[in-house]
Amino acid sequence: MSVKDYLIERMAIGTIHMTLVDPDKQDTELAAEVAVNAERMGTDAIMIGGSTDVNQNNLDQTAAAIKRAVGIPVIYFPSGAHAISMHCDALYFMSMLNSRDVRMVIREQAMAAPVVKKLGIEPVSMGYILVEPGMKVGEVGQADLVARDDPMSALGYALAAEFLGMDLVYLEAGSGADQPVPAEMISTVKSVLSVPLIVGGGIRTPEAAAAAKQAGADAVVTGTLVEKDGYHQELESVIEAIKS
Ligand code: 1GP
Repeated sequence: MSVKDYLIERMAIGTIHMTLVDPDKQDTELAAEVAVNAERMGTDAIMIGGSTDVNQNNLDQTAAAIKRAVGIPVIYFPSGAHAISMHCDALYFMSMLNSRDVRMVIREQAMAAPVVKKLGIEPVSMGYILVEPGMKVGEVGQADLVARDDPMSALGYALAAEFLGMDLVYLEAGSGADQPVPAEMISTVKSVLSVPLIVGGGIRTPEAAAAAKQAGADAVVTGTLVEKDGYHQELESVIEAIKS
């Protein structure tokens, strides 16, 4: 089964959880350990990526170690064409729709596409929409951030992604955001969108995860949560809130 079909099948049953691992934040052994723990707790896929400091070397090593350790899909969450790993099952072939930089909208993708084709990695298309505060990814991506009180702008970008034929839409507040994407924005987008909606950035508590789910998120992504020691209980409670 393709990774896209796997995700769509799971999301049709209920909200899923994906664990984001940044290859720059720990050694490969620890990255694999985090992935194994997350899988055991019920996460549905491992995403690998980071806004800065991901290179071919740390990506390949992390992806290979995680791939060896888990049975769930390993999906690359790229920040550009500079690093692509054949050790991932798929990659989000994504466009930052509200970037002012054409490189983030389509040029990096045009550079990456022949490599993706050659390596035979499954591309899963995704419209990526940056919401305030946007954090590092909003900054390096030169995003015209969607204001937190402007759900209609998010709706416009999301629907445009669907009409352009993208498989998924991702509302991103940015890794480490002090506040996640507002529930009202999630529900506004969800009310018109026919493709699955992924939400991430700043979700660290079961309450925040449950709020995203209640508002209509088909998938919730957490990353920073697993970067601190003793993350086990928090990750478990976040996954439980999403699955219950
Ligand atoms: C970042 O949305 C993800 O792309 C995860 O964000 O690190 O804040 O969980 P956090």
